Amino acid sequence: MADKHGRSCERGGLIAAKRIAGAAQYISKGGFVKRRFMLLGMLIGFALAGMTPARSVKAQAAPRRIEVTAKRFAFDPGEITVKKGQPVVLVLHGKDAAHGLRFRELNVDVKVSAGGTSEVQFTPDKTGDFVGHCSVFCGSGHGGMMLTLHVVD
Ligand SMILES: [Cu+2]
Repeated sequence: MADKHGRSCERGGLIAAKRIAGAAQYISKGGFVKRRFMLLGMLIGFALAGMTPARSVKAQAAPRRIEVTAKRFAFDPGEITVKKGQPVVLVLHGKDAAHGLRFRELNVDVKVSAGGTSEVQFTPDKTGDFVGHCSVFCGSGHGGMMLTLHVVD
């Protein structure tokens, strides 16, 4: 663990050094001002380098893949629960005909051909229950084809 920490600090230092080099280049015209800016750059660089690791781990949350099959006249599964703020990749398989899936409130619409697969990525930014409907006319039961998406905290 100590070794891992040591390496990440080393990397942080490198990033800081690059930032300082960049700052020095940028203000290479003024001599007196240059030194002050370099000090400032060093402080900012080290502060940022110290903050970066914890943040990048959070931001890299992998999207959750959810497979959904569409066939006349239902989605399988018919209900999905996801977390607010977590990226979702919806993978839609069209079984017997062209279908679609639209969540109007979430600005999501994905269409799929018969036998095809389509993907759409989105991040739900509000909690609640959202009803998605088939967005490609597929026959007599088309209007009743829906999938409920629960978005929880
Ligand atoms: Cu349809």
